[in-house]
Order: sequence, then C-alpha cells, then structure tokens
Amino acid sequence: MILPIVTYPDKRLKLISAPVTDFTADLHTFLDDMYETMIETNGIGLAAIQVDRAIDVLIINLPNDDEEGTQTRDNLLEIINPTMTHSEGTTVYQEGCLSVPKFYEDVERFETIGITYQDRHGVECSLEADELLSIAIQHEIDHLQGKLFIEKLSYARRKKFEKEYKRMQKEQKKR
Ligand code: QAP
Ligand code: CO
Repeated sequence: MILPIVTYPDKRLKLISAPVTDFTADLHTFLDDMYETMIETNGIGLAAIQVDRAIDVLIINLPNDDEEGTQTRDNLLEIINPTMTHSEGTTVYQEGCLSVPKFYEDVERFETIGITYQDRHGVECSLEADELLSIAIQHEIDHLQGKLFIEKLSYARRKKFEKEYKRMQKEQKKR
C-alpha cells in the first residue's frame, strides 16, 4: 500500500520518534508499505515519520553501480533503532528529501560513520558506511530526531529556500 508523504512545513516532521519494541507482522507490513511508497515516489531513503509514524525506522535503497543505476530490493537496508557509534571526517553533498519536494542544497555531513541497529526481526546488526550510504543514513537518522536537512543550511540559504518554497506552494495552489 502506498502511504501519503508528510511534507514541509507540516509540524509532524518535528516529532521525535520512539524506539521500536515489537518486531511483529505489523512492523513487517509497515516496512513493505514504506518500500512501496519510496519506490513509487522515486526516493532512495525514507524515515517512518515521513509517512506519519513516529517510530525509529528508516529504509535506504541506493541505486546500483551499473549504467542505469537501477534500484533493486536485494540491497534494501531496513534500519531500526539506530545508534551512531562513531564518525570521522566531513563531506558535502547536494541533498534532497521527499518531504521537501523539488529542493536540493549542499549539506555538510560526516564522511564515514558506524552504526548499530536492529533488522526487521530484532536481530542486532552493525554497519560501517561511507560515501552516499553514510550521507543517506545521517539524513534519515536526523528525521528520527525531528530534523530536516534545510535546518543545516546557512541563514542566507535558508531564507532563499523559504522564499522559493513558498512561491512553489502558491503556484501549486493555482492549479
Ligand atoms: C535522503 O532523499 C538522501 O525533491 C533521501 O522531487 C538525501 O530520496 C539520501 C526526492 C541525499 C542521500 C543523499 C526528492 C524525490 C527524493 C525530491 C530522497 C523529489 C523527488 C529524495
Ligand atoms: Co528526508
């Protein structure tokens, strides 16, 4: 089932998500719905709060390294109750977000990170990430804390964003 995406400036995006305690069939259905929703909307990462569930769940499915850069479910990452254990370096990447449609801006993140988390069955896992995966995980973990990438912009760029975003919303209302 495709779920509606909560978009900025909806206040629900500011909620702090709670840890998952029950790794039941309901969670599995929800994870499958998140995946369907992310693929349908051309996303590579999605946090539960973006579909209105304030729980510590995120999914990431980066494009493959092949020519077409297709997404395949076999490298889907389902990350539940993540904790960042370490981080190193800094890197800048032009980020976007399904909850902030049509806006992309450079954001500084850690270059490499380590996390521990649980999978859909509650099994403890750990992961070292760099490049795009590291950025995607940091972006999605921010969602669990009620944070959006636009909050990391400089004052001037944030102002530019607010102006552009409001103009876009007005344009959409006309249609
Ligand atoms: C988070 O972002 C992310 O504006 C995932 O019109 C960001 O999937 C991971 C999207 C940066 C790694 C690097 C955004 C789709 C998708 C839009 C997304 C849009 C359509 C964003
Ligand atoms: Co996002």
